[in-house]
Amino acid sequence: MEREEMLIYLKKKLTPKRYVHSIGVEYTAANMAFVHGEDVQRARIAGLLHDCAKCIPVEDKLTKAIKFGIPVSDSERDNPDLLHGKLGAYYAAKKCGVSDAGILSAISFHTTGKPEMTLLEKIIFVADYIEPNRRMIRELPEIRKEAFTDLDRCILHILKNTLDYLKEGDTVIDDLTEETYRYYSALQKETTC
Ligand code: DGI
Ligand code: FE
Ligand code: FE
Repeated sequence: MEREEMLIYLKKKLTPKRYVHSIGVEYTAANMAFVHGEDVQRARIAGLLHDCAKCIPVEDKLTKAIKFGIPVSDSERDNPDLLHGKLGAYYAAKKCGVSDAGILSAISFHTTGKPEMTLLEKIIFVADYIEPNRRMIRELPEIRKEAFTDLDRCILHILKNTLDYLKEGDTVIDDLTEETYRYYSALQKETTC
């Protein structure tokens, strides 16, 4: 699918706010790809499509994931919104003709991240958090700078903020989010001593 067709697809599937966010992630990911040496076109496609399943009603997220044979963890069963990455990868492949496994993986893991992310996975994880239409989040200016200067530190910073925020509420925290935090935390310690 060409970009224009993807835009038509997203316009149908997303709220106006989510559509604007998706284009923000596309351009932010493209800029990060320039700086970090990733393929700009791959970054744009992954950024544009990363939330394509976000606006599916929450009850349908679980039934669709089961129907499509997507493995569902306990935390995803408790909070099916967490499935929008995996469902998004499914729709990107099925509806938008994306066959690049690296792009699909970046879409799948954009919410939780994962240990040992590829460069493209890192870019989408970060671009989602820092894109210009995001409302102001704590330490966002510093995080935005790190996105272009120290990607692993930036990832750790985002995970720390996200976990702090989630722990204030009573929502389920996905094991993968915690695992990713531990991985990038250990990595940071390794490089500073
Ligand atoms: O889809 P977006 O809003 O653009 O961004 P996202 O896919 O990163 O989802 C953001 C939300 O997901 C944000 O409120 C933090 C939350 N989140 C990230 N990791 C976890 C999580 N929520 C729960 N419940 N558990 C997690 O592990
Ligand atoms: Fe998302
Ligand atoms: Fe997003």
